[in-house]
Amino acid sequence: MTSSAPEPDCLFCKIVAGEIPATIVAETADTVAFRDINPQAPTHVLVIPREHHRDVAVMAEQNPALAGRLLADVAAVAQQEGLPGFRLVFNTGAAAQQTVFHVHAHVIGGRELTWPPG
Ligand code: D5M
Repeated sequence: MTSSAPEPDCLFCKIVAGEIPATIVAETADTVAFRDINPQAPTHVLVIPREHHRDVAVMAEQNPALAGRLLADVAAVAQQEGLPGFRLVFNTGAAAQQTVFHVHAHVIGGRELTWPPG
C-alpha cells in the first residue's frame, strides 16, 4: 500500500507545507500551482496535489476523484494565465525524465508549441 502522507524528503511536499519558497499562482483545497523554476515556455506552471503520490499513475489508482479535481484545477490555471492553448505533461517514471517523485502536471504555453513535442 502506497502512502499519501507527506514524505519528509519530498521537495514538493515541502512546497505544499510552505517550508521552501515557490511562486504560487493558485491554491485550492486539493492543489497548489506554482511557476516552474526552469521554465520551458513563457508560461510554465506546475499543478500538484497536496497529497503525496509518486506519479500520476499512482494517484489515478489510489484517488481517482483527486485526479479529476486536479485536471479541473489545471484548466482554471490555464484560464487564469490567459492561455489560448496549452500543453499538459505528466512525466511518469525515471525513463520519461521524471525527476521529482511527487505527481505534478506541467502546464506549458505562451508560445507556439510544436508537435512532436517541442
Ligand atoms: O519535472 C520537475 C520540474 O520541477 C522541473 O521542470 C523543475 C521543477 N522544479 C524543481 N524544483 C523546483 C522548485 N523548487 N520550484 C519550482 N519548480 C521546481 P519532472 O517532470 O520531474 O522532470
